[in-house]
Amino acid sequence: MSQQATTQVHGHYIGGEWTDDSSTSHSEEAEHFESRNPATGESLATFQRGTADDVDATLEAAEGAFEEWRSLSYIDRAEYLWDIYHELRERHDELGEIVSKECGKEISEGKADVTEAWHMVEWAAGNARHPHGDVVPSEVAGKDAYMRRKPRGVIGCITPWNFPVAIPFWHMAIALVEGNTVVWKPAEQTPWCGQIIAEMFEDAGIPDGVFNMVQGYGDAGAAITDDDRVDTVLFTGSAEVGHEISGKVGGEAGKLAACEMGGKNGIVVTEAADLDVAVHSAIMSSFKTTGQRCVSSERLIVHTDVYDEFKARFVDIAEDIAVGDPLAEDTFMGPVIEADHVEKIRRHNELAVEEGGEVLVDRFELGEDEIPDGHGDGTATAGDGERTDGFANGHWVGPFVYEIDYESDLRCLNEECFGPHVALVEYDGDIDRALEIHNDTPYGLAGAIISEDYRQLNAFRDRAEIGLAYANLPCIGAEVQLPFGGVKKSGNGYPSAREAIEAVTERTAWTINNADDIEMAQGLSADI
Ligand code: UN1
Repeated sequence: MSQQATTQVHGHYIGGEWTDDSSTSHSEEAEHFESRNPATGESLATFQRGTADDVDATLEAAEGAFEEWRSLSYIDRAEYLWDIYHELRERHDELGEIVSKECGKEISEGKADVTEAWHMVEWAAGNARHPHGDVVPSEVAGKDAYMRRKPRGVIGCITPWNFPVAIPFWHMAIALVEGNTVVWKPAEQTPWCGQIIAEMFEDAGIPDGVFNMVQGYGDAGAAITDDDRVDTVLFTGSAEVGHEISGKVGGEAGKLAACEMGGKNGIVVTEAADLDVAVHSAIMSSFKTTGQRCVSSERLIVHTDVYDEFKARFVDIAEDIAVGDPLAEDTFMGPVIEADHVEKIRRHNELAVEEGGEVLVDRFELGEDEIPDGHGDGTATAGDGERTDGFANGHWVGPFVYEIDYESDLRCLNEECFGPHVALVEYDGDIDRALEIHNDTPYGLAGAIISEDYRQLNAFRDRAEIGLAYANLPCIGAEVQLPFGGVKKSGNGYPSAREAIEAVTERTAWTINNADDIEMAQGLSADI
């Protein structure tokens, strides 16, 4: 597929076939939607919008392919993934650029997204050669006992736009190697990445129906998650949608949902912090990906002894951070994903002020001289030509930093903004006080402590109510071989990284008698 805008309409990948507007699954002319570059507003490509009929065809294909796929060996299934692993590596730079164009992340982040994808594929396919269960002791000498895994069936995967390559593989790589078939809906903001990933599965020759992709919006997603043919739903995205899915699916017998949602992540900077590390970690956590990671930090909880110095240094850098063309090497922050999101961030900034926040940096409306330079066709690189109006239609937002006195029920300290919007909260007291403030949100995804005092680090490790805890590091950048998920409102189960194995397999406790007679555990009489 060309990287330039095209009038071709791209379809869904169902049962090994690409749909087009004359496909039988479309009773009337298919509705279309476009992928747009958030830096320029230009159209990148046009896609079919999935209907309930498309989802129905997809689920039928996935169900039909399951028995044959599960009967292959782990190693044989993994071979298809190894092909994709090589393609992701070979096309790393090209795909990284496409990620940057379609979701606005600066180029090192676009490439890191692809790297994280092949890391996940490597883990899942490599895991096919690892032991897959437990040998378990028995109370009875003549018995052997094991835990064995088996695939659950059809896995419905709903993924977000902010990691349009890595997160689909978090869900799908393990699901497939474990012997499940997959029905996937990419985010409506990043269908181009979805198209490319589906082409990779096609190129790898994965058997028809094992991998299926339907493009579209929330209605197509709901048609997947609501259908009884889906055995597990894996969802990564907003808390609102995730809770709706787990509420619905949780009540259904035999069906499982593992959802990973947002956060209101905090960084604790204690009086024992190295302030270079503190400021660096906080800047990375608050502004990388323009604050649009579910692990981005929106609360900096700083001890009174170091507060003034931390604030001065943090504000200084936030004032200067380079916002601009995602493809330019010196850009730190690209645009946010869409116009509605700009408005959402505006409301969060206003709320912070209404609740008593003192504004320290307000670059929400970027000045004329801050609007990025470069060609407006989404292909610009640093210093590449004259400034044009091409970026005028981008969704630009700069850092917003405020300080506020801690109070438990402030909405601005509890509600996720998902943008470059961050509060400084001063605390006085010991690590218990810092933890009290840190834990006082409905969310519990990621967080960090910056301190040279190992007792404080250990207290944070053990008592911070989060799934991903860091010491002397930003709270972003998790690696796939660790579990990725949260507690409280941030998650139920792990749809992601290595822990997804639990959501896509059933465990069989397999017990065999090797003796001539029957002897029961728990001293139960076997006399008849
Ligand atoms: C997300 O924040 O939406 O830990 C996913 C990280 C990445 C994944 C982030 N590996 O920052």
